Amino acid sequence: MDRRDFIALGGVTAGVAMLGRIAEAEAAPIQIPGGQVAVTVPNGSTLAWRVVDGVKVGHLVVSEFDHEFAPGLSARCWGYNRSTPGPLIEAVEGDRVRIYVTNRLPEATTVHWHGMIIPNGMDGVAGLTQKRIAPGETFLYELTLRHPGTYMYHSHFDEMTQMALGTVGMFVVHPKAPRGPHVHRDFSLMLHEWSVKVGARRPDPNEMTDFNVLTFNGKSFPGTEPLLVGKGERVRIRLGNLSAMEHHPIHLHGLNFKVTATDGGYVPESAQHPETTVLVPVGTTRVIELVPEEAGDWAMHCHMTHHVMTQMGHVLSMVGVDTRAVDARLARVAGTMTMGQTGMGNMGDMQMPVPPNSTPMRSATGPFAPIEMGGMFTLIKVRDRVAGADPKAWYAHPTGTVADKASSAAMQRDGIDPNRTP
Ligand SMILES: [Cu+2]
Repeated sequence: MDRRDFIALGGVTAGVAMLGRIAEAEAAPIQIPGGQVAVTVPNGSTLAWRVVDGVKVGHLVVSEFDHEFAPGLSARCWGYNRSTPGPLIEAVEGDRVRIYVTNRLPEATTVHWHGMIIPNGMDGVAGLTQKRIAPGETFLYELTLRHPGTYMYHSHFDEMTQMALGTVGMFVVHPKAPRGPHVHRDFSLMLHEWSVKVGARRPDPNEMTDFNVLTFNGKSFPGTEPLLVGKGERVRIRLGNLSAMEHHPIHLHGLNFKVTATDGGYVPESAQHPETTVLVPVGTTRVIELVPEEAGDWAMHCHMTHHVMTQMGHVLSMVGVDTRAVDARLARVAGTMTMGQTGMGNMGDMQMPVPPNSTPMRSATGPFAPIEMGGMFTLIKVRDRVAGADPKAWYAHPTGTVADKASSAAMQRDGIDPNRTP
């Protein structure tokens, strides 16, 4: 703000406005040394810092709010700065950070900095290393980030309840000097699981086995924002899992990758091996790096089949059941039918009304047909050029590169008899 602007605003108001602007400027994105790129958080945000005497100062407010998992399905969740996961905390090796935590929950809380090597009294374990943060109180955590890496943060009081309701987040510390080959895109995805009974307004923290809403950064497909990357670019994806009970084997189509780091540190190059699926156990981070060779819309998902279902997909399967007798009796009740006798796949094609606050069987309309996927499922959209690419657009397949119905000429040519008894 120059002097002329100051005078134009006039008096005390201008003074306040100027302070506001300074705060905004100080909350600008962090500078990451060595040409390293900032982390992209699909469906999420990054914590704003204010620099005071060379110390990065941030503020987490933990509270209850409405969170949307996917179109049509939301619940009352708990989290940081009205989001779950909370904002990505992004800093640089050697930084001194002060993180204020204000508790607006109806019960006490604390914050644990998962994986970080810090003074014991900053570790956030209620009762063991600190007092509880009572409702209405603000605590201060002050940390020097000595080790670069991919970490997490979460409540460490009444964990079963608070984490099941969403008090989780990711924490990335960039190294002072880049390590390994230059990375063009850097993403952070937190894995989580929830039990939201159809029609309920709150996740059930007592659930131990039957999770029906599985999320990347708090979103179920088709609520998940795709990862847009360029062919030949080096891409880093940081995965963290703070689910209540389950490990998630995250599988990428059309690509292979190496695990380059965990929340325990960097994996030496000699120990990195190629994979297409990485198991992310509860309470860990796994960092993978890849260079896509093939353009396209590639699926990225948990390989546990129950974790890529929609919430309504967890209704009773009737495969192989003869329902004629019950159908006859049900016919007297308007608007009812039995389903799934030949499998569940086609059920997604039906336009059936669903109960309020629930995800339908059909999750999204793909370029060829409805996509029978939900939950912990997203897309890596690999494009020849990222600049100008529309992340919402489907991949335009070159002619002759899509699997399709075999012609009888092709079957004749190759000696295929479709009527052969296998
Ligand atoms: Cu899973």
